[in-house]
Amino acid sequence: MPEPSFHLPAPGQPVDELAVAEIKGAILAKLRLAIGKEAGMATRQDWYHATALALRDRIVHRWLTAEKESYDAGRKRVYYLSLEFLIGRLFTDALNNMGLIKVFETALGDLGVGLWELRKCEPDAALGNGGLGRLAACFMDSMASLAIPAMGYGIRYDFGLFRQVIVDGWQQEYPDVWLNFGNPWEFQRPEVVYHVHFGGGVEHVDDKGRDVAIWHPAETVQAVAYDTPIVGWRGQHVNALRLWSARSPDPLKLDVFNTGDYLGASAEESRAEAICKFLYPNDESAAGRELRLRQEYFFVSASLQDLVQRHLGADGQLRSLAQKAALQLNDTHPSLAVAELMRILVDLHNFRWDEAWKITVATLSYTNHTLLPEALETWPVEIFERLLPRHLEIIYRINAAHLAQAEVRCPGDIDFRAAVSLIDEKGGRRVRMGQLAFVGSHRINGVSAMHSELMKETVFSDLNHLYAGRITNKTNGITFRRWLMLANPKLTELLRESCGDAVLDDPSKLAYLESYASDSAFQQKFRSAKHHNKVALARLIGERQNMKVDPGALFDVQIKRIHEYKRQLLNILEAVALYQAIKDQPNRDWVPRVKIFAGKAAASYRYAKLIIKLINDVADVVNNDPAVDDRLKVVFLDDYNVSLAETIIPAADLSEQISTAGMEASGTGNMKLALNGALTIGTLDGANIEVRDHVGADNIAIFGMEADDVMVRRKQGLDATDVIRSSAALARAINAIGAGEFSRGEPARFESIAHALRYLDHYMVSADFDSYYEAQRGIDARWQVMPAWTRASILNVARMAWFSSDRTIREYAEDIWNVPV
Ligand code: 26Q
Repeated sequence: MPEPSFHLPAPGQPVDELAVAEIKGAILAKLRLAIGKEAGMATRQDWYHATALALRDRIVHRWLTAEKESYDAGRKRVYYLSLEFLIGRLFTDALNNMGLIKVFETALGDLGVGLWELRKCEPDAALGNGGLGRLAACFMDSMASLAIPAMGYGIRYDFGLFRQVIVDGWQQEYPDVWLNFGNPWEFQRPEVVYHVHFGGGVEHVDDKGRDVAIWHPAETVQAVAYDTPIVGWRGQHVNALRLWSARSPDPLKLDVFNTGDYLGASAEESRAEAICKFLYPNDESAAGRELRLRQEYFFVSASLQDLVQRHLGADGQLRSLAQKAALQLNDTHPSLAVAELMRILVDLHNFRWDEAWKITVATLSYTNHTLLPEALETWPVEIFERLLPRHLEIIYRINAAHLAQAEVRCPGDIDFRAAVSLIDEKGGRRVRMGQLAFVGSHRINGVSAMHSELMKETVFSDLNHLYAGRITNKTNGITFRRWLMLANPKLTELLRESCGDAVLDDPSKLAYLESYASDSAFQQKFRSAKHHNKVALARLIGERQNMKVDPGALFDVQIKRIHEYKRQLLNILEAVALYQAIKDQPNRDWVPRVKIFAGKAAASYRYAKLIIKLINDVADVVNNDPAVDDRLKVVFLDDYNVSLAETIIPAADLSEQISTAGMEASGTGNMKLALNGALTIGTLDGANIEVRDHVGADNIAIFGMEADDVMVRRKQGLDATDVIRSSAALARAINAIGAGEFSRGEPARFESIAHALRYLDHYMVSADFDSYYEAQRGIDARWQVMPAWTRASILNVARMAWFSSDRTIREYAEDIWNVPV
């Protein structure tokens, strides 16, 4: 089969008839030979599978070529270790990067099948919670697009992040059965299998004066590889995402089996398979369950065995590992890689400790995504002892050398040593995964300028003192291929017209838009693209929520995980205050607004689930109050995921990025929304600061306390009665919520929320309320001068180039991985 040539016709240009005929033939062949059906019998699901397989064939050619080239050239490889890859759908993403959307669309059209209908047959791969997992997915796209030889390592969860269903306003969780119809993108690699061990004990023997550790594990699990090709822009390069599935090496325990005890025989199998059953739904708080630690070690061990074997195959020895491999740890979840690599080098390959340590530190680097104390991962020493006895010994030995260094730096300073120690000795001894990752890495990065500075000042200040120069910043980015080209074809078409086709390859070309920002004819087209997207979202809201919203209204969007620090509560409190103000003065010229929320709460996070209920209860009252009419609508869209984001983001006018200053490490939704022309209302937090620096202070609405103010106020106490006393609007909104005006059947339902807003305002919701309310009225005023609003919106798009994840990955490649781009 000939390889397809890259082919991306300009809008209106005809497609290559030969290519279309070839694809038609390929799809029909797949339908018959891989699915086993005639066209007349095929369901939409069958067509989707056949089409995906036809596309996959074309990607595989590039994949094999890229693999061979990078091996022959002996190039350094990047390994991205992450427990989460929040990919979403791959079908149109892969088609787009291959430049084959038009060809496939035409071919399918000739066969009487709609490509955009087929797209919906693909379930989202929701192997992540939120920002961290989506970042890993954007990075995979960028590494392939920059032709960096790379591999993503993670777990192939049987169930991804739970499906959210809203029943009577409350969140309920259901399993995410994404693999039911099979997965056409993955290749099972039955021959790529590793043994991963747990438990047992360690024997130490003396070998000519040298201590040799022999781990006698009690349990073994097999890790089987599944590879998904990730194709880069213009199909030039393809990398693999390798996800591990767990199974028992002896599934039916023959001796037990022969006794006829089938249930007992399958117990071991279940225990092994539990490891890859599901993704932990917590974000920003450590789950602390033993199964989670098993997941972490399982994927670290399989991945390291795999990459060590690959390196040995190419280089024959491990001394050169750091020259040929860079391992990026996505948060502390793969921190065990530090101890595991030491174990491989020292116990299995007889390296001297010091040399092994040099190799380890030179190979590893670690990205931190949060400063929230509740999210910093630690494990009881006792669990470690039971599950990973040899790793605990190794961690102790690393710690001994590390503490000796601390003693040299600050002689006699016990507090300093306690602060940097890998073991937390307060309240039961625990292994600190952040410290472990830090000490074992040559570079540690934060994900926005502010976050990286705060890392140095707060959580890692002592380690930064000891290992000066290791902390660096790598501000997050997003892939424009998915979040602009695919999600917003109308805007993309306009950008191609105005900035030239080169904008597809080089986002800096977006700057050409600046000269059109005030051009009324261009503004008209720009607004019409936005309107088109808003009509599509309004239709979706109609279908899913059975609710009518006006696409002419201002679409105000807050879409992210539900978390106190992200302050969905501040947003809904403003909705309540606005509702009350509208009822007071129904005849003022209110700007019609649709407040759109979407996001999941961790299943165990009760307060976050109560916030969802409050949003839905407020929506119920506001949306059904004839006095409000169309001036305010509140919508909570259920089951937020990547695909839903792709519909909401292009339709947004206003982007809510309103976290308590100092608490959002970066944020990436802020970037996606600004890139699609939404204005940001936000605090000076995370990457919002850099967004402001790029788009200009005039084109963003900043409000609220800054991180320093937050720290000062927190020291003074969390009581908010002072600010409530001076703000009639705030007092009234809180009273309404507390008194049950939105929960008539159960007036006490939101008392806890009202109480927190008054006396325990940890997240500064009350403290920031007035400033936020005023900023929102400023937004109303701007909306009323449409040319000025549109200009600001265009300038947002024009100035977002820097937030491409290609830029981020280039920085990682140059400063951390030392691989050429
Ligand atoms: C840890 C231990 C046990 C179980 C679960 C976890 C866990 C899982 C996921 C802890 C944290 C997460 C996810 C964190 C996350 O998404 N952080 C976000 O990362 C983004 C990418 O850098 C940033 O933009 C966001 O600011 C940050 O909140």
